[in-house]
Amino acid sequence: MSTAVVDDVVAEIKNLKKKIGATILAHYYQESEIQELADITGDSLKLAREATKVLSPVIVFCGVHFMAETAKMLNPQKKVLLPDLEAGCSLSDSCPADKLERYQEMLRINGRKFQTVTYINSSAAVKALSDWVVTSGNAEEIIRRVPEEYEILFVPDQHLGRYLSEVTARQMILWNGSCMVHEIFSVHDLVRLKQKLPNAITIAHPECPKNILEHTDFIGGTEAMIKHVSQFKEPTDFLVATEANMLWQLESKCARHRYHPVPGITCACNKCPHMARNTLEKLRDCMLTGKPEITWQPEFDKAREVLERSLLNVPAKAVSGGHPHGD
Ligand code: CIZ
Repeated sequence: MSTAVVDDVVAEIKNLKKKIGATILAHYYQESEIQELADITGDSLKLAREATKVLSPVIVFCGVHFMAETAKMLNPQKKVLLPDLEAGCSLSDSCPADKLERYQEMLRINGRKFQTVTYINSSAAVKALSDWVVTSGNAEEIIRRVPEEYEILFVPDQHLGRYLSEVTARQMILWNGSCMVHEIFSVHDLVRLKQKLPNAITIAHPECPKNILEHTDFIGGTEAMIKHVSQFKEPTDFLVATEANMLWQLESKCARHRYHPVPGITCACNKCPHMARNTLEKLRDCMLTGKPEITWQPEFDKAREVLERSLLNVPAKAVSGGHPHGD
């Protein structure tokens, strides 16, 4: 799109926002042009919490499907729009609810006493089968709340689960899923980049495999990355192993530093193709037509309870292990 066309679409979006009473939430992995016009940007934890404070009748969620679904579950009375309904997630796809249910059943038959801790990158149906939902921002805190007598079944991200198991010293049964973006960073290229910039600090998302994390100075989710780089007062070089659009967010929050994306094995950019489905035109169109909308599904009732106690600290009735844990 030419600059003039972009300006027109942006103007249309701003008008429509007022006309329909919408608040735009955008994830840090969205293109910068979308993040720039969002009312709120954040990681999935911040966006889920901020969504509960929105006063307008419509939430337009620029992110992927599970994030918009989460916003709907926490705000049943609001209309939640997602510019492209096909914006999915490889992690979510790796853990179908029926497969998880069968696996949980098999563990129970074998006498295993466990709680299911589910990464937010999952469907509502999977959340409904879980005791807890975690994000990269609250996972350690939640895992420490799982009573010691329970094993932890962590789904769907094996890399995040392995990392959390290490930092919390909790044994975990890990699901075999992984994020298509974080899995393809090239160790070879990272090491080469480190040789080229020997004073650079490497920051990586815990969804990255162990071979990348072993070469990393700081491991954390996107909010933690922002906090970390802001502590460096002098201009510093950072090698960043997460979705490439995060660099724009880091540059806008902490412009004094230089950020270098860690290349992937197959491409240099590491952009999430699902996030990229949301475009300025689709953002405009969803506000024009009121579609695609996230509509209430039967599994949302149970998933909502799990989300509320995990992300909003709403006291729980009970979890599958039979233990109340509304502390
Ligand atoms: O939790 C999120 O929003 C994701 C997917 C990554 C991160 O660490 O922010």
